[in-house]
Amino acid sequence: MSIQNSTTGEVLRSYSIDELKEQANLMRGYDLVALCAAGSGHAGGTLSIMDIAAALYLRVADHDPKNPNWADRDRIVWSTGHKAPSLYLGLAFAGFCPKEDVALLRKLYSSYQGHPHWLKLPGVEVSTGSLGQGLSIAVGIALAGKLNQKNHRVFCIMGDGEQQEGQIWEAAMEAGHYKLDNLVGIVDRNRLQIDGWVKDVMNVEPLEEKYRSFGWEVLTINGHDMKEVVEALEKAKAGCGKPTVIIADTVKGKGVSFMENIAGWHGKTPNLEELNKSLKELGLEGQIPVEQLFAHARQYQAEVERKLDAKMPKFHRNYWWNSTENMKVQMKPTRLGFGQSLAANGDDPRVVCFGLDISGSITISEFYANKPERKSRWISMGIAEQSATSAAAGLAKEGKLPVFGTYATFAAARNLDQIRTSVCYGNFNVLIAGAHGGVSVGPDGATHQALEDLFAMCGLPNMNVVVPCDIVETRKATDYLLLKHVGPKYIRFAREATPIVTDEKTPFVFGKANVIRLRREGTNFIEAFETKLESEHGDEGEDLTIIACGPMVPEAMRAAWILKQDFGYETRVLNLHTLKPLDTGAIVRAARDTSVVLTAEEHQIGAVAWPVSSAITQEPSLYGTPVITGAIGVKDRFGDSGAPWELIKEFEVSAEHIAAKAVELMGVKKSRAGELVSEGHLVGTK
Ligand SMILES: Cc1ncc(C[n+]2csc(CCOP(=O)(O)OP(=O)(O)O)c2C)c(N)n1
Repeated sequence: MSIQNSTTGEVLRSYSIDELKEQANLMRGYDLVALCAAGSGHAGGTLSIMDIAAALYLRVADHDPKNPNWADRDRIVWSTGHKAPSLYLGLAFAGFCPKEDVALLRKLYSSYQGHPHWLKLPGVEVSTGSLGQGLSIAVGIALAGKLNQKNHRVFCIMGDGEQQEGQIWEAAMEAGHYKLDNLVGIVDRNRLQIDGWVKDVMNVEPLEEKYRSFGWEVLTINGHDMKEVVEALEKAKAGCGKPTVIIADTVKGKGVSFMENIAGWHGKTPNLEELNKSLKELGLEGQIPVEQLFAHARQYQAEVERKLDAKMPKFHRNYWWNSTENMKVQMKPTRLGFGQSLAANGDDPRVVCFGLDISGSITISEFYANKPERKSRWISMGIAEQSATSAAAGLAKEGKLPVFGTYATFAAARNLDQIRTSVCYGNFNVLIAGAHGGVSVGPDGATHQALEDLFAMCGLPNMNVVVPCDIVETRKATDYLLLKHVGPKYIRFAREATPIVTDEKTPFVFGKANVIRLRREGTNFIEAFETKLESEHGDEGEDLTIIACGPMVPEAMRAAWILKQDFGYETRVLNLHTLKPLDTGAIVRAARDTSVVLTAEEHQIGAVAWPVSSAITQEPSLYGTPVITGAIGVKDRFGDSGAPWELIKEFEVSAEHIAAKAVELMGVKKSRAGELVSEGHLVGTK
């Protein structure tokens, strides 16, 4: 049946096995062009699943491109959301959307998000990206199909590394228990994941026996033999009184010799030279309008940049990072500081690091890099954040110093109950690293952007939370938390290169804020500022305070520079690197001294803003004292794909936005002072 007119039942296009092979090859070519245009994404897994994507979208699944919400359509759930380009190409080749639009992959505002979002593109069934959830959603859709007495099928595409998530097996159990014969699981068994071979990272085999024991029908196929693929899908679709899983043996990077079976190509994209080489190997030279696709992407990007520029508050000159002759800044990813600390401190025999299949990128692998003697204390746990969290509590109970980390959203949200009960309630000495916090992961999109993690971590009794502002402070904070602090602790850092604004001499005292003051414009940004412990700072009669943590500290400093140059305002910047325990004294003194307090956070507004407000409003010595407050942060919305610095603008958390808000608050302060003077009150407000 496949692609059809849902009103008349007319089959719009049917593909032979040979035609499907041709289409799959073409889809591989478009995939590589889109990835090259995006500059980030996942080449390996999109290539391994492409034959199955072509067979499903072009031949096996019943659907209507003109009526994507047709009630009787087959549903296809991509649990493995990072393979989104294959999903988009399946839709495009079936006629749901223009093929050339897939070149808009991972760009800001695009329907072609880094991970699929069903509210952005008709034909996408569900939003995914956090591995291990799709099969449960598919179970829900299959149950609804049964309740509605519908005959459609639900296909769910998963990875083999993804099988390490415990939730997969909860869903497998449910599907077996309810004999969901309208459900078809597909495992792209390419044997690789990010950290290496699945069998080494965390063996999931024998998969066939596991699914069989959960009550599933199991078909094992060669996932690149189109005839076998189509036959298996059609057989599974026919149903047999129980759910069916197709375990497809595939090759990661299939079709491109230098990508095949190489773990490094998991999250990598080809450059132009590699693209041309790949297209040649696929026999696609001249068959894809590469230049046209690039031009389409460039044009779209230019429009994005125009929109972003229109959003930016304007000042007398351009203060953007490194755009002027002076005030130059060096940038490095804060995550590197985490790895440096683990490398330096890892000889302590109590330190045990867990791998959660993202070890190189978050730099936790530095713990064992070139240090074979530490290998026994490096424990790979696979993609299993929940179990790893509780296992870390177990290690801590026995006197070890366990450390684990992954994307902040998977390190602090997916496993929240485990952190709450296993770690915090037991008050165990576990160091959790929330890597790639905030908008840093950029083009990966909303599912990977941790914008809520600090709410959860700060809300847990016994938890301690540090958000360092640059690579140097990240190293110092990790040094302290790892070896000196005892108890549950969460450190959050960024992926992107961010300005270095501290050095070896800058104080870092856990639980104590630093004050940063602009002293002069200089050649180097860092030298233009003086940083001290807040407890050593005397009131300098500053006009306002900006309180920030993490990469918002450099933005707050840049805002202080704008405010001084354009408006003559003196700003006290508070680096509140420790969010828990909170330095209430520093906040209260700032409120009393300046009477204007603006918070800045790369997070949903409230992780910094609400504790700061609470510290001010609950301070008896400030009762009746007017304090003007404002908050910069993400405004109750999910993220979007885009370059990290574009997102800083889009979410309105740049120094320019901070400065504009500060000017607004200063306007209130001045008009209030004017009113009080005209009413005959004596006020000291400037
Ligand atoms: C819950 C969760 N943890 C971690 C990640 C980061 N991540 C993205 S892809 C991936 C590896 C997936 O391996 P596999 O399922 O084998 O996919 P494939 O190798 O086919 O791309 C990981 C760990 C994620 N997206 N979701």
